[in-house]
Amino acid sequence: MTTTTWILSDVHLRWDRPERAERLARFVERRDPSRDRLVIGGDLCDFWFASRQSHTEPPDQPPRCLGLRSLAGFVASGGRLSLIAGNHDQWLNHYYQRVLNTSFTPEPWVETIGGRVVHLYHGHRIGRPPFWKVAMESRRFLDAFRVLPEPFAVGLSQRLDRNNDRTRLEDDRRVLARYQAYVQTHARQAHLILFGHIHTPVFHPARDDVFPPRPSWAVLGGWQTQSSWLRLDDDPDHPPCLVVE
Ligand SMILES: [Mn+2]
Repeated sequence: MTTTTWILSDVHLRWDRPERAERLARFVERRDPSRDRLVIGGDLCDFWFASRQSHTEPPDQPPRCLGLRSLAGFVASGGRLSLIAGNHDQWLNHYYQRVLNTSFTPEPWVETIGGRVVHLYHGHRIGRPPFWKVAMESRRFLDAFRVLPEPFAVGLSQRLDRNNDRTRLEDDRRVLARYQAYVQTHARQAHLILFGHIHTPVFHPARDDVFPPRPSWAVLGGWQTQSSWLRLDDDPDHPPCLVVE
């Protein structure tokens, strides 16, 4: 029987954004645990969830988030799920072990599918991120953020979002340039290189009119306002397909 691998990233689940969980649950419900395989390239959950929501759940209950419940159901029905850590959810390994029965796979996730060598990175460690972003990804920051009173945390988060929105185009351009350079230096190691972390999905087909020939590469895209995933079939005649909905 052939299998299909579905790769997605940056769903950024949190209780106060339930529409992301609903879209993820609809996507997961359409998958067949006996022949589909799911791979998530990091930031399945948002830092807000990691810091303020995950630890308040009773440990003997199913997860409160519908998206996580759908993934737990997929795994419980025998579906194969692989997760790599993103900068937002890197501290949630124990939580994912408990609710999804799944631990992080080391980065990059590497598989040969339909004769193609595929590498998947979250992407935040490619190149050199600014020091303040690295500090914000520390365990200490997460723990400090957890004990902030709600209105203060909301205010801080809104300020961060506004700041990110203002600099997003510029930031994404910088990260894309780092990804592109990375693809060029790893051209001989993979046929398809996938990244998450930035939120606009894009697929670049392979090129053999350059030297060295460039493999295909893609940014999987975030689920903040839309859904996106890459479909990979075992059949070498089926090219990889990036779907945005
Ligand atoms: Mn990220």
